[in-house]
Amino acid sequence: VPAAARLISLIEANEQKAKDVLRLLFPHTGKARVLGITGPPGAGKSTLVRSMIAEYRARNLTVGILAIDPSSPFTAGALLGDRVRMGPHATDRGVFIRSMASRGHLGGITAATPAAIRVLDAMGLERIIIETVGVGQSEVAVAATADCTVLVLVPGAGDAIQTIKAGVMEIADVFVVNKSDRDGAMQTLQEIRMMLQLRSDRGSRAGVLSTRADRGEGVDALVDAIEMHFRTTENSGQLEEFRLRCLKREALDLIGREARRQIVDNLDQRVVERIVESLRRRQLDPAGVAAEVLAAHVHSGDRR
Ligand SMILES: Nc1nc2c(ncn2[C@@H]2O[C@H](COP(=O)(O)OP(=O)(O)OP(=O)(O)O)[C@@H](O)[C@H]2O)c(=O)[nH]1
Ligand SMILES: [Mg+2]
Repeated sequence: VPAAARLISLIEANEQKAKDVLRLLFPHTGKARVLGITGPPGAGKSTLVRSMIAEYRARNLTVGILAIDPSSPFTAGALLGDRVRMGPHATDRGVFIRSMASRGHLGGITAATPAAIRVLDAMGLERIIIETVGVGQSEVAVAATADCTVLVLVPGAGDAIQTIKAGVMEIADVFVVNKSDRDGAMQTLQEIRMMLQLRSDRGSRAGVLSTRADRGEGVDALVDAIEMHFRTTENSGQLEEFRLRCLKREALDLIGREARRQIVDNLDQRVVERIVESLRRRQLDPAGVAAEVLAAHVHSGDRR
C-alpha cells in the first residue's frame, strides 16, 4: 500500500521513473472494473461513493477510490497522507483511497489518471471508483474512460441536465437522482428517461434510479445496476472492445504529446527565426510552416 501511494505520487510528478514501473505493471492490469462517478458540484458524489464502499465491502469486493476533485472532502487527505480517515474504512485493508488534485498537473489529469488506475488495478483491487466533478472537459473525459460511467444529478436538475456537458449525458451508463428526499425527484427521473429517448442508442441499456446517499438508501440497487452493466458488456464483448479503444486513444495521445515535446519544444532558434521571417514576408502561411517543419522531422527520422 505505501509503495502504491508513492508510485502514484511519482506519476503525479510526471517523472520519467514512473514509466518503467508502469511498463512492468501493465501485464498485471485489466482485471479491475473501473467506474466513473461524475456530476455537478455538491450533487452528493462523495457521499454516494462512501455508501458504495460499504456496499462493495459487504459484497466482499475490494475497492480503490481516486477522487479527482479539488473541493472534495477526500482532498484533505491528500494533505494528511494517502489514506484518508474515512470512518470505518480507514483501517480496512480492502479499501484504498487516494486524492489527485486536478490542478497543477504537467501532463494533465487525463494523462495521470489512467496510470494511477493501473497501479490500483495491479494491486489487485477489484473495483476502482473515480470521482470527478462533471464540469471541466478533462474531468468528463476521465469519467468517460471508465468501464461504467455514473452521472449523479439532484431533483430539479432540469437546468443541470441542460448545462451539464452534453458529452456525459450521451455516454453515461447509469443515471442517479440523488437527494431523493427533496421535492421533484420523480419528475427529474422522468426528465432523464425522456432525454434518454433522444439518445442515439435510445438509452436502451442505461439504468435510471434514485438514491439518498446520506442514508445509503438505493445504494444496493445502484451497485446492482453497475454490476449488471459490467456483466452484460463483458458477455457481449463490448467491454473488451471499449477498453481497447481507450488504450489506443491513450497511446495516440501520448504520441501526440511526445511529438510536440520533441518537435515544437526543441525547435532550433535559427529555424524559428526563419519561420518568423517567412511569415512576415507572407511567403509561407502558418499551415505551410507546419508542413515544412514536420516534413523536415519525418525525413530526419527516416534516415536514422
Ligand atoms: N438531503 C440530502 N443531502 C445529501 C444527500 N447526499 C448528500 N447530501 C449532502 O450534500 C452535500 C454535498 O455532498 P457531497 O457528497 O460532498 O457532494 P459532492 O458531489 O461530492 O460535492 P463536490 O465534490 O464538492 O462536487 C453534503 O452536505 C451531503 O451531506 C442526500 O441524499 N440527501
Ligand atoms: Mg466530492
